[in-house]
Amino acid sequence: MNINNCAFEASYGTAAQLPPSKLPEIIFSGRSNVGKSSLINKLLNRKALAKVSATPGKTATINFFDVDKRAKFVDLPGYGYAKVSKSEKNRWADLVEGYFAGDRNFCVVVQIIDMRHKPTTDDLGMLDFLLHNKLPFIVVLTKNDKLNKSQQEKQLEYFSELFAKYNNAAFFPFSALKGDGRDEILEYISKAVDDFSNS
Ligand SMILES: Nc1nc2c(ncn2[C@@H]2O[C@H](COP(=O)(O)OP(=O)(O)OP(=O)(O)O)[C@@H](O)[C@H]2O)c(=O)[nH]1
Ligand SMILES: [Mg+2]
Repeated sequence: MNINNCAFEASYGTAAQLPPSKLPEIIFSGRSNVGKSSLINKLLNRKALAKVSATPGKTATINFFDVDKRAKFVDLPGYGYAKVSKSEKNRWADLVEGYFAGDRNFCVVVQIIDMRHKPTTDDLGMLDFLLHNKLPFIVVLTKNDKLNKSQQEKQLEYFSELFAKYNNAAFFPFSALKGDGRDEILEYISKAVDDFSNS
């Protein structure tokens, strides 16, 4: 898969608008502002393919990116941003639940968690949802550049104990700033796309 051959495809604000699923989908999920769009840009070697913002709640739609006509990257809207209205939260839930309820090629969900902090209640709810629905997933622990070496080690120990309870989910420390973890995550995704396409 040539990740340099990628393009933004479309944004969808309601589940009913979503196009039929024809290729394996790599889904980026996490709370608002955790770094979903930054991860997509770093993986695809692009500065601003996915919109990044310091203001939480920037991505309020499901955004599709084509990768080499082999796979789709799907940027989900972030959850858990306190300042959005009730109706906006309901729209989020309808959109994301509608996406996962569809008959789609769920290849890998990349669940993103801020490496500096314990997972939020919403993060744990999402992990439970993924396990319960038997969706294949990995975890990316982002913003690792904001921790020093000993803090990183402490958090890695904490997360490895935690994910032992979640089917020993594979997890990858990552920095959008420095690129740590990028190659390992890409390798995992490429292999998952190959396996999915061959199955
Ligand atoms: N230091 C550092 N900052 C990061 C990293 N990843 C993201 N950020 C910053 O975090 C902020 C949010 O990043 P986004 O990629 O827009 O986050 P998002 O999850 O897509 O946010 P929403 O679309 O609002 O849900 C931006 O200011 C990024 O520059 C990282 O690995 N390290
Ligand atoms: Mg975003």
